[in-house]
Amino acid sequence: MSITPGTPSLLDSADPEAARAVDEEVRRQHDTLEMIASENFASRAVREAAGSVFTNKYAEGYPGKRYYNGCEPSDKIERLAIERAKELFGCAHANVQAHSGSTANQAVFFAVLKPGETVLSLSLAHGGHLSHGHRVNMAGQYYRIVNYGLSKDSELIDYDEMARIAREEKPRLIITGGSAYPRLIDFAKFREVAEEVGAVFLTDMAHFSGLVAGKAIPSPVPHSHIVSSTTHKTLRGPRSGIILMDEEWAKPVDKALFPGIQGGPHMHIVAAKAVAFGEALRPSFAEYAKQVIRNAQVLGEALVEQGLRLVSGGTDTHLVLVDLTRYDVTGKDAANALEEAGITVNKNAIPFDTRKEWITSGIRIGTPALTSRGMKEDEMRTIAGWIAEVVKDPASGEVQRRIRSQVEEMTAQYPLRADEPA
Ligand code: DSN
Repeated sequence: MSITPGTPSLLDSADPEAARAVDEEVRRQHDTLEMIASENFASRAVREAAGSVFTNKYAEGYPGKRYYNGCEPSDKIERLAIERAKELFGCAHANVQAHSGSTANQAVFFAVLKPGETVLSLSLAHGGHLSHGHRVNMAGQYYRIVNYGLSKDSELIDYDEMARIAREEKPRLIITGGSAYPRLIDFAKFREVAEEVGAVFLTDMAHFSGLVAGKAIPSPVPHSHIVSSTTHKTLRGPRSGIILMDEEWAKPVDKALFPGIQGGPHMHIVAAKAVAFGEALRPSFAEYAKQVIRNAQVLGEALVEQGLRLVSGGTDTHLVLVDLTRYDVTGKDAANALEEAGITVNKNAIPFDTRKEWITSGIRIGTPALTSRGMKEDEMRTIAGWIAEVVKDPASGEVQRRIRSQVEEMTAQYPLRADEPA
C-alpha cells in the first residue's frame, strides 16, 4: 500500500487480495498522466492523518459539545481544522464535518430552504453540478430548480440572463460554481442580484478552492453568504467537504449538517483536513496554485495550436474543456483512446451539446495532479501534442501504444509529489 510502487506494506501480508487492488492503483497513478480536473495527489502527511486511529472514534456534535465521551483529542483536531480553514479563507465560521461536497451542498439547502422553494443554479449541461439541482439528484426533486446558462457566443456565464431569471423567479437561493467552467466568476455581480431579489448566495468552489487558498484567483468568500467546497481537488486534501459562512448562517448550517444530514463526523478525515489546510497556508502552496493555472493555460494554448477548440477559447483556472465536434470523435471515444495511451481525462458535455451525457462531444482536462508531480510548461506542451494526436486518430492502436510508452518514460521521471522523496 506504499505510494512507491513495489514497496511492501502491512496490507500485503494481512490481505493480499485487497493489497493487489491498492497496488494496482498505486501503479496506475504513477505510470499514467492523471488529468482528471477534480483529482490530485494528497501528501503523505494528509494520508497518514486519514489513516490514523481517529477512524475509531465517534464524536457526534461539535467541539466542546459532543454526545459521546472521550472526545478531547477530537475536539483538539477539529478546532485546529476550523481555525486553519478560517485563516486560509478569511471567513467568520467554518464547518469542517461535511463528508463531501455534495453533503456540504445538501446541508446548505436544508439550512436555507423549505421543500419546494426555488433555487437558481448553473445548468449541469453548461458546467454546473448535479447537487445544484439536476432532475436526477435529490435536490432536483425536493426543490424547484431554475437554471441559468452560458451565452452561446462567448461561452461565458450570461449574467444578464441570470439576473433576468432571478427577477422573474425570485429564488430563495442562488448558486454559482460547478465542475466544468474554466473561467473566473463575477461573484460581486451574483451578490448584487441576490441582494436585489432577496436570495441567499452560495458559491460552490469545490473545483477552484485550492486556487483561492493560494491566492491565485479572486475569492468568493467576501461576496457570498455561504461557500461550500470539496477538499481533495485543487485544495489537495483528503476526499471530503467544508462549508464556510458569515456568522448569521453558522447556527442554521451547523444544525443542518449535524444532526440534519449526517451522523458521526469522520474524525480521521477531519484530522487530514487540518493537515491539508496547514499545508495550504504555506507559501509553497501559493506557488503550486499559480503553477496549476500556468500549466492549464499553456496546455490550452498548445492544444489550440494543434487545431483543437477550447470552450470559451481558453482558461483562467485549472481546467480546459475541449470541444471535439470538429473531429469525428465523441468525448467517450476520445477519453477511452486517451486512457489506452496512458492519459486519464473524462468525457464531458460541452455547452449546447447535442450528444447524450454518456457520450458527449467534449473532454475535460485538468492540471492539478500533474503540477503536484512537478510538471511544468514544457511537459504541458509535449502532453498537448500527444492528446491532439490521439484525439485526431482515436482508432489507432499503434498511436496509442507509442504514446503510452512515451508517457511511461515521462512519468518515470516524476514522483507523485515533487516535494516528497520518491
Ligand atoms: N466528480 C466531480 C468532478 O469531477 O468534477 C464533481 O463532483
